[in-house]
Amino acid sequence: MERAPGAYRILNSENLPALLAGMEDVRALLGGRPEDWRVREVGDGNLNLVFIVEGAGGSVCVKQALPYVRAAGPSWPMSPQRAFFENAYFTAVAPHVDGLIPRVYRYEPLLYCTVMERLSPHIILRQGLIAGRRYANVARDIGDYVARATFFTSDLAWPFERKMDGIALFAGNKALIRITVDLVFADPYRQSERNRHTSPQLDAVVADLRRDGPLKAAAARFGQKFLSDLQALVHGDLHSGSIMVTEQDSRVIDPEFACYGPIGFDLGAFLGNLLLNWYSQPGHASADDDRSAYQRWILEQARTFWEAFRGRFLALWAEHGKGDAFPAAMFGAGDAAALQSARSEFVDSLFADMLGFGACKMIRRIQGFAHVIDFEQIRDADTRAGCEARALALARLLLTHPRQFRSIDDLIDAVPRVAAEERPRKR
Ligand code: SR1
Ligand code: MG
Repeated sequence: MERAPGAYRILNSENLPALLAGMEDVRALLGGRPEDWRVREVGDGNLNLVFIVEGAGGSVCVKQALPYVRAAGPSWPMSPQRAFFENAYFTAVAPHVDGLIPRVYRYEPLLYCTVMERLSPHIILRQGLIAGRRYANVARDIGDYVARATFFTSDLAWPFERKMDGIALFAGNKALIRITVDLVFADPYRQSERNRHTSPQLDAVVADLRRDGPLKAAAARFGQKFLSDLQALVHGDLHSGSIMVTEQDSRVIDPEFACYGPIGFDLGAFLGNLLLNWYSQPGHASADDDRSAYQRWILEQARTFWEAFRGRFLALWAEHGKGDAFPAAMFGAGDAAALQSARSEFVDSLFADMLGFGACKMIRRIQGFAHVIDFEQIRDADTRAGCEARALALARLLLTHPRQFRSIDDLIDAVPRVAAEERPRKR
């Protein structure tokens, strides 16, 4: 984590080839002469620079953390150390998530930059969902991924000392934890210069939500849980923009928000963003396709995701439950039913967390700082506001009436019902 003064410089298409040429393995992978390498900056996220470098023999992706929030500019400084934590997360989960993350070739600590596998012909899942494309494996892959990455960093798998070391390491990712605390759990519920929403169409809906005490208390409870329920190492930003896909392959990218936290935080990020996409679909409909069949497919993915997670997590627990939580030696043959029911209860608690965190993630993307292109690409503001209002209505229900949602079926039934009930409001 040491940083020599002055070593950091912002990479660009002029200085990047020389850097990569000095990395023997990367140079060999790219092939040809460095002066012939083609460099493109392709980053479209909120924080970093991302380059694709192509040579005669291959290509790589280079990601560099800027010392500020890219989406805001230098007026919002931010430590580039997040690149260190992204790399530490990949290192921690790699043994458990076989093939579901990109290969990392190099991490350059002084430049806070990572040289990694260029995923091609993959695209960002969010873009595929907006285009109405179907990916047969992604929901199962990501459910499986979250189960593996979190189980094997939890007290269920290892002696607690190992998790404590992880907590100590990732506790250093304070700058990004601060972003989540503010942008996910606080700002959307209060006046903040960073917030925006589709205005004036959503003014009344947003004002009403910000006056809803029970809703704010529920969101604040999830905010507290995020900070205090250190169940496992979580990705910290597992939305559909942090997943790259082909029809067969799925990869999780961008774990710079990694920290120890509740497992439901990652589950909720994926689920909440699927639901945002569901509500955005009328804005992407065409004369040939009203997208209703695609919406049904999205809800099937929500089910597949949850069931894949649940099945894998319980299977891992049964096979690898050697940690300090629920010590295997405590439970004899006669306790099988009690253990089984304790495990089910725990997984049920993760389901409830997934819905609560998912709802928080939905709200922050509609009335907070960072929005999603699922809605932003809907040009007509009235249409966009209608989609957003329906998504907000579901999120409110999830937070204020959690007991209505005992199973994934309850959720799947509620999504279209809430959309039908939420009538456009008069201005
Ligand atoms: C200032 S960063 C805004 C958001 O972008 C990332 O994707 C995270 O979700 C973060 O909250
Ligand atoms: Mg990101």
